[in-house]
Amino acid sequence: MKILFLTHAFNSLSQRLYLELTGRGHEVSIEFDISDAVALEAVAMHRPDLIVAPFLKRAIHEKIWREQVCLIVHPGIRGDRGPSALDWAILNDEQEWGVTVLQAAAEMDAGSIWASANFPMRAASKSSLYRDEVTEAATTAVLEAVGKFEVGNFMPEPLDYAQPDVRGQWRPAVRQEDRAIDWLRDNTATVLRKIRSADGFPGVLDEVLGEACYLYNAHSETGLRGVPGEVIAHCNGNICRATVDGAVWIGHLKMKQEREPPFKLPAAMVLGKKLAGVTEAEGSWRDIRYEEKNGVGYLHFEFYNGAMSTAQCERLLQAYREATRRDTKVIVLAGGADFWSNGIHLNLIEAADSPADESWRNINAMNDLVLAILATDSHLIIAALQGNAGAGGVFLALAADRVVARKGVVLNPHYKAMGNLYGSEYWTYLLPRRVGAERAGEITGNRLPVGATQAKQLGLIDDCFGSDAAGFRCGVEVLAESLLADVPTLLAKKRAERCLDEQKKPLSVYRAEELAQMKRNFYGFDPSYHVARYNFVHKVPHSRTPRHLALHRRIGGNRRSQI
Ligand code: THG
Repeated sequence: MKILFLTHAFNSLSQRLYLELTGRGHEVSIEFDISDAVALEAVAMHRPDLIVAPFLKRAIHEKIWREQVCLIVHPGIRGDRGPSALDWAILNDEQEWGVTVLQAAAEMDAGSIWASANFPMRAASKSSLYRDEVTEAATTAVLEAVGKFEVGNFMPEPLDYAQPDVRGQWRPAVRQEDRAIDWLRDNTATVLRKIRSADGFPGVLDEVLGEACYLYNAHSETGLRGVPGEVIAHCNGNICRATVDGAVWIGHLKMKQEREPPFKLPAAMVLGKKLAGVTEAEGSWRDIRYEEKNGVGYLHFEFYNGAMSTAQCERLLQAYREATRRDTKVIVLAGGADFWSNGIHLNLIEAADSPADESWRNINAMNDLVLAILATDSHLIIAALQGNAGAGGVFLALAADRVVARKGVVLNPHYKAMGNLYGSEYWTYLLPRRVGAERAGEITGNRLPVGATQAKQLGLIDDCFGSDAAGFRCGVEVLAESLLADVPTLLAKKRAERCLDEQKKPLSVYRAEELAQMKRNFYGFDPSYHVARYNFVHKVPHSRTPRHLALHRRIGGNRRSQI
């Protein structure tokens, strides 16, 4: 079928649905919801059999939904309506939530229901739930709805609150008052729910050390205590605030004032000198965490949005070196629960006095990390991708000896979308080594997401398994422990291959060649990378849909090379 995605952006959920549908042979073209005129034009050009809205904030024009079926992916249970579905589910401490696929009609979210899928709620942020449970449920429900549409005679169920399985209701947009924190009354669980309900966007408006700012990225702290509301510690950019019954770490802040910088940054950096009197102390929550089980080392790195700053790369490298000095034979690089890695930290680069210099430092810190993994001959290294990876983050994974991913993971193994960035992280060695030169060119050139299943077929990764987080972690443990017996043989093979590759072309040459290109991106006459980074960090709305996504707008037809 010809399907048109009408969407606010090509976000992680849209990418996943795109992969699932194209993987089933559908021809999916994408248009960003820029204006009614643009949407109407896209429908006229693509002439789709079906329109799907994976992530839409505005009403679909009547002319569109009157003439064709438009399926809206709503992140709420049957009967739930409104723009803040997941926010309310977290604030109200719902025990079960879901995704409903409904048909667009005049009244927002009140159209007939095509499919729905529910899941048990987890104590996590809105973005984390969205990337995991919501994405899985949406995939199930959309595939079911598209299947029903294809068969042809399905009658969707009109919204009827008298039905016992229609348990939702209309809820307005959440206001800041609805999630304002009362530090003298709210316990840790309540503070966490409020911040998590707003994570990603818009954040909880609060005051920290006299500064009005939005809070993001909260974790509970079990060891430190203090006067409720006060900042009692800071560590690695995070700040710790006491609650009435414990404390919470807050990782990121965004200033409310229009003055600089109006985007999310590590909390300690935003507060700067104001933190002078606050003690530096480690607590029970850490972004980098190491554990051992049955002779296997597990290194976790939970970096917000998967962005890795220069300092984080350096701390991770240090933690990695310590792990390689342990009496283990296999190390699992586990990344974070939501993201494996997305490479360099664009927000911090944007905030730096010299973004070019900070880009340079950050990419070199990433490269040092990749090099350390590639050079390890004491341990077998497994990259275990629980969450998505993009750009340099993908190639960081490819430095490992085995690369495995959860089935639902989406990879973006390319840099070009960021202002035609050339990229480094030894990708010119790592990518052709896995998929060959021709495919490497296709993958980096066409700038499309690659699903875990497709990545395995391409040889980009070794395996994918686990339909949920727990299943994947279990599979990783089994894999890691099963390799223990073969480590001497595998390491001998690894040393021999590395030695041969080094003779053919030293890693230092790959690095120098990549960095020569990157120098042009950072310091050259073409400012494309700096412009693209500015637009990304400042969330400048899209003004057009990139041509590699809007197939219906491509001159010379609708086809793309199928990798
Ligand atoms: N029918 C049509 N178009 C749609 C939907 C539909 N477009 C997508 C939409 N469903 C997704 N759901 C909603 C529901 C309510 C609101 C927005 C999207 C909403 N918006 C407020 C407004 O537009 O004034 C603003 C809310 C805010 O502050 O964010 O209420 O079923 N045809």
